[in-house]
Parts: sequence; structure tokens; C-alpha cells
Amino acid sequence: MKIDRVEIRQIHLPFISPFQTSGWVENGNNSVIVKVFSEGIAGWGESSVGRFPNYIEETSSTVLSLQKEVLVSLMLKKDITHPGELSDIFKNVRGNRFAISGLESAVWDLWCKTKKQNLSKFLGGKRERVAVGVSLGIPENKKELLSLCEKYLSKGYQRIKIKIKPGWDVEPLKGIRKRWPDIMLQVDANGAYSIKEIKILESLDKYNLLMIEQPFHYDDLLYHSVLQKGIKTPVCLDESITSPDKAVEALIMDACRVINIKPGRVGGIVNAIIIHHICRKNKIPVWCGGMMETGIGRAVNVCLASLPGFTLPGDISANSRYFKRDIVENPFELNSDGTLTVPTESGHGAIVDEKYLNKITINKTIIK
Ligand code: OSB
Ligand code: MG
Repeated sequence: MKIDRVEIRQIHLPFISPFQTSGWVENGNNSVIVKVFSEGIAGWGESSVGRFPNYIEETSSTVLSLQKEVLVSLMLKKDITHPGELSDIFKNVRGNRFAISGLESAVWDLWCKTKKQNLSKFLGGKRERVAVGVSLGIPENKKELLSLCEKYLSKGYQRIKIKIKPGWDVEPLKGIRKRWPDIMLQVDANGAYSIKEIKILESLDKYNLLMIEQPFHYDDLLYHSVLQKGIKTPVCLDESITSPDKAVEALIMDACRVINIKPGRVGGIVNAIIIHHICRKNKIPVWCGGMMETGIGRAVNVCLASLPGFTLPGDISANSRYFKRDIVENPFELNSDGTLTVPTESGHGAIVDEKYLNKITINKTIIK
């Protein structure tokens, strides 16, 4: 297969409500969406980064410029017999994993379509439905948080994750546990705590949490391992796991007992699967994280989460939890058992509504 044309665009798709984390607020999805062509067939991918480097270093503009100036010319017109070969094509590119991942997933989509194969099936997915939860940003107050929990639990989401930061941790958890002592509940700090605040994190052990996600700095393993050794609750790493090697290091150091896998953060689907395999072999549960993706990235996530090691509910909510109207014609809906149905179409399954996509496009470049 030869890629003969690539379309790259930046979009802005507003969220239904702003998403507040420990460190920033996001008003919409600012992804870079790519469409790759080979002999008239097209594949779609998404690099779901923000406009500001608040989650990791990459932003929509770094993704855009790297894809345009470097990555596309490396892969254009090359004979690609399998998407796994992209890791060799991009072997001299340091970092920029979200930029690589958007292109890689588009090539996977295209390649599966040319083979009339479904992505989940091809990757070894074993589930028809994947368990999902919801990730709640930091609200104005506790009352609002409880009503959000109520809303999403009544829709059937299997677990709640709340964003925490110093000063917004113990109180909201007390409030939730008083009302719902037994729900699956976890927290995510996006690196908001310093090692001096380890006592607060240790005190969260009594709230029967599924996990504490990324309490320390986005690049840290050492402090996470200090924390993990002193508490029962599993520490989960998100930002710190940027590659299969990082996952191995984290497991050796006992820096976490759960891993959040996002294909973008680790440079694509192949690395995501390698990390899944490493964790499965070591009996470390994984789950699929989210970046508030459009229907394109979401379809990839659902396919990935159908692999057997994804034993915990993902941050993959129905498209309607984020957007009034998504850029796909087949948004995921929440099943009554708190799952999303894994696509069975060729490729990752997202059917792009190009008319609406064009409406929310900020700029577009075609490279051939
Ligand atoms: O840390 O998991 C995170 C959203 C954007 C960036 C980072 C994170 C998140 C979320 C929401 O927690 C996940 C989702 O619902 O897509
Ligand atoms: Mg996280």
C-alpha cells in the first residue's frame, strides 16, 4: 500500500460544558484530524491534543507543524505492507507521540479498510462491548459534584472518576462516599501534588478507591513508587507512561499497579498494544484513558479497549457526554449495562460527517 495523499486539519469542536482539571480548563476539542488516501480509499486519525501544553508538551500547533514539515514526507509514497512498519519509518523522530499517533491510526484505519478487516478483530479484541465510566472535571462546589455523579450514575456509567488537586480531594470524596459507599470510584490529579503533600494522598487510602491516577509530576516515577509502597490503593500512571520502556521501568520500580493507556500518549496503537501485553503478562490491569476525543479517536479507543487486558472501565463515555453534535454519523451510545458496543465495520468504524467536519475546521492542508 502506498499513501498518495494526506489531508491535515485543525478543528475546534466545542464541549457541552467546559472541563476543569487541577491545572487548566478546556472549552472544546482542538484536535488535529488527518485523512490518508491510497488508491481512492481513505483512513481517518486524530491527534487529540489541546491548544496549550498543559497535559504534556505537545499542542495542536506542534502536531500540525511536525506532521506537515516532517512526518508526512517520511511516509508518503513509501510501500507500507503493514501499519507496524511506521515505527521504523519514524524511528529517528524523538517525542511528538500524539503527532505520530494521529497518522498511525489513520494508516491503521486505511489498511484495515483495504483488507476489509475490523480494527478490533485485527488487534485481537475479544469483547463485543467495553465497560465505561465518566471523568468529571472540578466543579464549582460539592453540591454540583454530587448532582453530576447522580446524573451519570443514573445513565448507567459503571464508575466515576473525579479530578482532584490539593484542597479539593478529601471533602469531595467524603461527600461521594457518604451517598454512594460502594460505587467504583477513582481520582486523577494530573500531577498536581508535590512529594511534601504525600500525607494527604496516603489519607485517601480509606475511601476504597479503585486507583489514584498521576498524583505527582507528569514525568515522575520515583515519587509515585514511594507513594505506592506506602498505600493499599493502586497508583495508576497516565502522563508518566510515554512508551513501552517507561511502562517496564514503572513496573520494576513498583511505581504503579494500574496503567492508563492512551494511544496518543504512547505514540500510537502498536505501542499501546505492547504496553497492554507487558501489563497482562505481569498481571497489571489496564484501562483505556481518554482525551475528550471526537468520534474518530473514540472509535480507536473502543477498539483498543476490546483487548482482554483492559479489565477496568475506560474514560470512554458516549459522544453525547462531550458534544452536542460530533463529527461522525455513528456516535457511540451508552448501553444499559454501562458499556459501549465495539464497532464491527472495516477499519475503526467511525463514519465521518465531512460536511460538519468542514464547518468546524480552522485550517486544512493537503500534501501529495
Ligand atoms: O488526565 O485523563 C486525563 C482529559 C484531557 C486530558 C487528560 C485527561 C482527561 C480526562 C477526560 O480525564 C477523559 C475523557 O473523558 O476523555
Ligand atoms: Mg489522567
